[in-house]
Amino acid sequence: MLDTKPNFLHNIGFSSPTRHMQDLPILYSFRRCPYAMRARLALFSSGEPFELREIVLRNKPEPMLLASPKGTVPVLIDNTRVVDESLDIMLWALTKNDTDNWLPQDDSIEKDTAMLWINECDNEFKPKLDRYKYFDRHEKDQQTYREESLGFINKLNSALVTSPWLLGNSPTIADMAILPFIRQYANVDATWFENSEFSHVKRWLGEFLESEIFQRIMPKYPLWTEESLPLIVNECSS
Ligand SMILES: N[C@@H](CCC(=O)N[C@@H](CS)C(=O)NCC(=O)O)C(=O)O
Repeated sequence: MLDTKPNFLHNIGFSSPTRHMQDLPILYSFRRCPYAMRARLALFSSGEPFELREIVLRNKPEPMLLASPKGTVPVLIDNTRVVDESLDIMLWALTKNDTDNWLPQDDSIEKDTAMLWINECDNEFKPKLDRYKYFDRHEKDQQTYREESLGFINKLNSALVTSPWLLGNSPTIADMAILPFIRQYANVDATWFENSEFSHVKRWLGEFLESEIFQRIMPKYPLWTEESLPLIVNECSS
């Protein structure tokens, strides 16, 4: 049985015995955003304590915009350092503490391969996913945009024939950075995806959706306001 209880609920309103709450890194996040999901995956996995501030994109809080005027989530603020690219937040968290061994060694072929996968996802696949999802804002029909995105899905499917995860027998940063986007892709037309030939991608996504770490990052968080009690994640409560 999965333990789906979000661990921060144990900690609402408690300060750390070892570290003052105002010293904790702050993550501005939006639950359904795939970039924010990959940041939360790495942060939750790392076990590093942080304050989670759930926002909505149509009403971004002033302190977030002051820290990062470009106005995208996720944003991590660690004292004076602002990290406002999701992949950098993953690296920030996993470099501190890589509990689940998601980060291949520096200068290894695996690290290069992981970064190539993520780069292709972010720079080539994501724009196609957006056109597929929001086809009515563009010129062509949805099926055409879906066909344009199939190259990446096919490539993932082929890689997943020989190993359960992109780089081998266990998940790495490559899987965790990309899967939130594949989840979004699958949900655009769930019936089509279910009936598609991409059995390895379906199995890969299914395992991710059922994983404990995915359950842990997906509870519905209350929206953050300046008056909110801090939602502390990964805090020891004893
Ligand atoms: N390159 C950024 C992209 C983040 C991004 O585009 N996030 C979207 C939400 S999924 C966003 O904040 N968009 C701004 C808006 O819609 O106002 C990253 O990796 O963190």
